Amino acid sequence: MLYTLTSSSWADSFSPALQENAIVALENGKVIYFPRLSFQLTAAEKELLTPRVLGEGSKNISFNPKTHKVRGAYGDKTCLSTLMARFFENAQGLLAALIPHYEKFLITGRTSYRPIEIAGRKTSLLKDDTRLHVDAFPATPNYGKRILRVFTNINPSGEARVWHLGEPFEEVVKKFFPTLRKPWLGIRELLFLLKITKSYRSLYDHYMLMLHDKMKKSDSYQDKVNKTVVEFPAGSTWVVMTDAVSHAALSGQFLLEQTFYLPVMNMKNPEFSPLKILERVLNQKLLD
Ligand SMILES: O=C(O)CCC(=O)C(=O)O
Ligand SMILES: [Fe+2]
Repeated sequence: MLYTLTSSSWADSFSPALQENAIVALENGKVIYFPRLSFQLTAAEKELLTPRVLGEGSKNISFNPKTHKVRGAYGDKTCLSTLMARFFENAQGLLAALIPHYEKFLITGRTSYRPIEIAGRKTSLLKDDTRLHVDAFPATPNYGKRILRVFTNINPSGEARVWHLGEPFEEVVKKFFPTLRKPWLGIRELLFLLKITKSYRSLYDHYMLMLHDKMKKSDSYQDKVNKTVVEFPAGSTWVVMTDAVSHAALSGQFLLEQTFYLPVMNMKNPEFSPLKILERVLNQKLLD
């Protein structure tokens, strides 16, 4: 489940053999795990290690690396913006060195800072990331692009981030296949018209969201499915394609996360993408 690397610097280089192993592991649904790769904060930045930095009603802080706009924060955003920009650059540099095959094609998504303890947090079922799920976003259709995320646990008091890892994507799809329904006629046009989705929801996005929702809603699935507890200690980093890897975050506080998107055709082996797997199981094209 984990492919472990011993780097302790964001600027490390990797041999071609290691790069090859890493891309194969990642595309096969493994988590690339760096137990010794921490993200250092300055004294001023350490002041941000409190939920008080959150704006009213926010659960995390998001940062756009292209515009440097910070959202969800309370008070001065300068220090947050510096920290998050640096995390983005580190994450980007790490991926460029580890998986040069993707470098030209990665699309930059948001950076997020999560200062709330997740154990016991109250949320709606569908937003409850303590339940196993694959990532799919209701408002932002992504047309099959892979979701590649870099996580670093920056907890200052040594608290691990504890995850569950579930079964392989293909098993998830096969299990829910009998319950997957096609979208109601006209619903996707309506969602777009009402600006509930930022663009027209593709069939791919429809089925991914359905999987995400059905997984989270089913108590019996959550109880019975094979899963493994994985602890990511404070000061560790991990890289994972969260659209295909069934995961849940059970506990932990203070996390940085960087999202990237990768077009399916730029994978080393596109057959391992959720798009191709869904198309095979449903026996239908999903992006038309
Ligand atoms: O906050 C976390 O540890 C992970 C939450 C999650 O499900 C995600 O980022 O996709
Ligand atoms: Fe997730």
